[in-house]
Amino acid sequence: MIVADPLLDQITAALEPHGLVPRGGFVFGPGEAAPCLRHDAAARSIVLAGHFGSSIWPHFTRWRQAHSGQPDLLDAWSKAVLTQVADKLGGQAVFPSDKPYLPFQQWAKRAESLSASPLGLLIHPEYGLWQAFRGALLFDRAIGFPAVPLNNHPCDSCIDKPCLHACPVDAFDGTGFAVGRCRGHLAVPEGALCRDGGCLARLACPIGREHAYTPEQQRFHMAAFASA
Ligand code: B12
Repeated sequence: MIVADPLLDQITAALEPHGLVPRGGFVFGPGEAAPCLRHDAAARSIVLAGHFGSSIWPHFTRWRQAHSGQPDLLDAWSKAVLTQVADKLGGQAVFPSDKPYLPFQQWAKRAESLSASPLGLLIHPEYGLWQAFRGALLFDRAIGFPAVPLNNHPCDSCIDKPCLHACPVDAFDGTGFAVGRCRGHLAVPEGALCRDGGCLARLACPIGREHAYTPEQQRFHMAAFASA
């Protein structure tokens, strides 16, 4: 039996004041592509950091009142918070917005019980589509992680797949995302419902609806996506 590493409790405690949680992690295998740490050595372990539902929102909202002129505010907040946590715990932070893009979704599928939904977003058995990653913490030693519980893919038993029928411009066909069509709709008056209330395809998913982001957070993400 693997005993959970005490570092995981320290990470939990350091993330909690920001509405963030550790979203599992794993040890990179020998010879596996792992991001480099500052001194060019490959990372040994990774812990993903993110949120379920709108847990970050009050914390981010307070922070952004003091940082309003900056672009990409949520990325900036994530970097400010997670860099500080990593420094405190002897790790190094990396971010989903860093280029070249790091394989966050592949990492997440190893770290937690997540599966790819027909929308391309990963789906969680309890929180559905209402969760995301704000960064990951890399460490130079092997951390002992609890086993990832095995769960059935929530979309396998979803016969009607309402997510694939809710988009007003059919941006999802289960194999890809027509980004231009979605953005085009968000730019015209007919797109007001999506702009103001959130992505209708994401909202149509029956899993974890009670964890849907607050209307203000949904508007923020839609505006960020529309202007990216
Ligand atoms: C570029 C990008 C986009 C682009 C293009 C996305 C695409 N589908 O090609 C645009 C701007 C369109 C976009 C939009 C959104 N994105 Co985006 N995006 C990214 C980003 C920054 C890089 C993706 C990438 O190229 N990774 C590099 C490759 C090597 O990593 P990867 O793990 O192998 O990822 C690929 C595969 O996993 C694959 N994939 C995984 N599952 C499935 C399932 C299907 C059916 C398909 C086709 C593909 C697919 O898609 C990834 C890209 O190729 C990631 C963060 C990151 N670093 O990964 C976020 C990320 C994927 N996005 C995210 C989100 C939340 C969104 C939005 C909902 C944001 C919003 N404003 O509401 C929208 C809608 C997304 C949608 N329905 O597809 C989250 C997803 C969280 C989750 N629960 O899975 C991520 C992880 C960022 C985060 N901070 O958590 N995104």
